[in-house]
Amino acid sequence: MFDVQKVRAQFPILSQTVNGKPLVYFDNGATAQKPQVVIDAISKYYSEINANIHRGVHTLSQLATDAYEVSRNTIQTHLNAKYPHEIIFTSGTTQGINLVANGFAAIVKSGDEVMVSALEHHSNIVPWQFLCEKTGAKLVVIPMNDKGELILSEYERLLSDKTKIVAVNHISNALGTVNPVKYIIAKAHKVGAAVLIDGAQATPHLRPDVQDLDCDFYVFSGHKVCGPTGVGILYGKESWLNQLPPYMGGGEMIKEVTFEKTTYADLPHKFEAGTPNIAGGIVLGTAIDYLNEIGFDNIAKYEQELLDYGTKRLLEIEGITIYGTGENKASVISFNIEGIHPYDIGTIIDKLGVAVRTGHHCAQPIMNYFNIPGTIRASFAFYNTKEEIDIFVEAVKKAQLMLS
Ligand code: C6P
Repeated sequence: MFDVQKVRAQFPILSQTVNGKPLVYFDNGATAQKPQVVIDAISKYYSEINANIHRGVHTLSQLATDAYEVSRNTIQTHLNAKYPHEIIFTSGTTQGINLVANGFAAIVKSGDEVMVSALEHHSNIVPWQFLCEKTGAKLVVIPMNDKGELILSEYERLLSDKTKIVAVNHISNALGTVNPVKYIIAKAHKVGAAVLIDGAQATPHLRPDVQDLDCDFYVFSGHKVCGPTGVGILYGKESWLNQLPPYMGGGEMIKEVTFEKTTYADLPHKFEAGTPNIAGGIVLGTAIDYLNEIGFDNIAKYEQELLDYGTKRLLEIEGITIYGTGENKASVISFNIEGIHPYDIGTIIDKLGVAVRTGHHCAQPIMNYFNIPGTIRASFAFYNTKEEIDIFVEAVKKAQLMLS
């Protein structure tokens, strides 16, 4: 049975006060809080086995290497990837996307098309713009409707044999829309295009099965799944990872170096140049184990309750507009209150202990679509409660009163 109070007790930060008020942390879309097991695992790594990996014959180095590779296996199992070497440690979602976009410069030619969607985070726009600038390819955008859903008929119309890669998020960070990625992938494959899924906002809420989705690449960040910052994952199908050139050169990623020519290491090391975030990589495995113990079915069910309750309570507020009203949504509510700048609401409710994100959420094209400077975004995690939603709604009402 899912017991939210028991879960909350595992997160030391949640019992803090901020500005003299109990913390209500609704900025989980930006980064998730960390359970004690994760905090302890970081400390244990540095206290007991800190050493560089894949290099030393000494015992600590072997212990650290083993722990790092165990974590890779944990993530392979979690994503249902076919092989452990399809799991590449990165510094986060942003690096994962840049790695793939950079590699596609060897594949994409002038006149080809690279497709993203209207719902993307800047991390899944700018690296593809770099690619287009480098190669002369054209960036094509799948449009969305007023509910913040992708218009699939337009997507299918835009696909052609010129499309070389489609890069879309699984869940929108700014609106919470859950995209039909399996469908998107199948359609792209019909025209021979590869697909990268940005799973930064999906992985905290669901367990992706990369073989079932049949995506070519799937990326996410450790810090959003209760793990450490500075670590993330790029899953890539073996055939694609073999085809793409390395992203960074350096130690670890080579087979043999001479001044005339360098040959590259096998996967996954070809993409893991330099000393990685070892503690981060190991502890990401701990975080994934922790979430699986809670259970993604429990997480999904409970977060849906929070989303429904939060939406209902916020709609009590006069002058509110909620952005992102699609059928299939994660526990994210983006909104504005008529006549008030989102930043002002965010600042006042912070004084009342409530942490939300305000602004464009690194998704300016979405803000441009709605013709707004930004929104107030409350993003719930499985450790949040309905009582916290009540505190948050009352805080927003108070701010509205003060500002109007
Ligand atoms: N979104 C948010 O508050 P990094 O920074 O590499 O861990 O993740 C980038 C990223 C990529 N794609 C999506 C869909 C994202 O939501 C994010 C990060 C945070 O919404 C911080 S901007």
